[in-house]
Amino acid sequence: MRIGITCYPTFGGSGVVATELGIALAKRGDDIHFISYAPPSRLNILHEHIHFHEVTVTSYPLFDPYPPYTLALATKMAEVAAYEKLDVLHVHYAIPHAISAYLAKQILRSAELKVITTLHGTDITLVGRDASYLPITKFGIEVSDGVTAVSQWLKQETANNFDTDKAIDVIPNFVDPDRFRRHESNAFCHMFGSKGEKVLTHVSNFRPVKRIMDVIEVFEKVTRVVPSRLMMVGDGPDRSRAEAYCRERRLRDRVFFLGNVPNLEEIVGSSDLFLLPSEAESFGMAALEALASEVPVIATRAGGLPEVVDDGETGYLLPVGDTEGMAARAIEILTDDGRRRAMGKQARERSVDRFHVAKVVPEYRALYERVIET
Ligand code: GMT
Repeated sequence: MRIGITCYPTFGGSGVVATELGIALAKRGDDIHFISYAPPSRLNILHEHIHFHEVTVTSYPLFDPYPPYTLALATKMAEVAAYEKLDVLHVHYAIPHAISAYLAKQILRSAELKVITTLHGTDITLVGRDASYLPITKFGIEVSDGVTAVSQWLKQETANNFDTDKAIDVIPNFVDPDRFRRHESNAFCHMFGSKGEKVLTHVSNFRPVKRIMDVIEVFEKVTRVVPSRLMMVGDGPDRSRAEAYCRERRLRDRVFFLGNVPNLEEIVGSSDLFLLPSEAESFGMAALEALASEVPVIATRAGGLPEVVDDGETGYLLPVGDTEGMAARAIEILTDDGRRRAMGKQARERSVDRFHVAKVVPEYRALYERVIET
């Protein structure tokens, strides 16, 4: 099959899912054409079935300050679809990708080219609900030939927020258990403190929805009781504020801001506990990667997280903002190594059983086939 994939190429979860999906499909023999303004950040392999097509947005004084990326993307999609004879254009994150794909289809006047839109989270819960984007997001969803959501919760939110009865397949995020597994030591060992210190980790794009100040607050409460360090992985708008706070509170030798690291699996896999206190989370890819690495997760009972973390069994789910409760649960886990390990083992077993890449990717492939046949 010849598949075009469009996503945001930065470190966001939707780009990660799109890239891993493309790589997995290419390994199965499909021809994959990534179409975006930059190569996806997780696209770190050379493969005969993987191609990248860059969207360039020509500048012109009249376009200042808003060059029309959506149109340049549509044009590139149409060009690649025509010349590479694409069967499917699979876009990740509805805005504006679903609209560009629809336009590409119109440019080609092709009923054969099928458009699949995968909804990831804030395209539905935040941006898509904004009055300036709601009608066009709803339109993009409704004109897609197939729509998927990464959790049952997101499917329901889409139906409610957009008042649509469009059929939506739930295909969850997935994980490669050979990559995300327990790592006993890694290149960052010297930052992980002396023997006996526990390591807590948070991974995100440091946006307000991730509530990273809650991560620091929980850690402050934990480290008073349990000798520990905190690894903050990722980057984004709230990082400076959190770093400044840690400097003020003299936490600099306990809290490490690592940025976007290439060896994410080593950091996550050598942690003792993972924190994800998000305001909203349609799935929680970072939580899944931690669970697969045998690391219990403390998260919020928000959005799709209860579909990923089993409360009391593979971690704990607490109300948004309940840093007191999160710290108490963290201390409970970190002061009982037997329980922590048992939770970690259970976390890996369950997450791999439900979300193994080899189980989930064929669900996308089956959807492509179904849509092509209609
Ligand atoms: O919605 C976002 O914040 C962006 C999006 C992304 O591109 O990073 O994240 C969403 O997609 C991920 C992959 O499907 C999910 O695991 C995240 O839960 C989801 N984020 C939110 O819902 C906040």
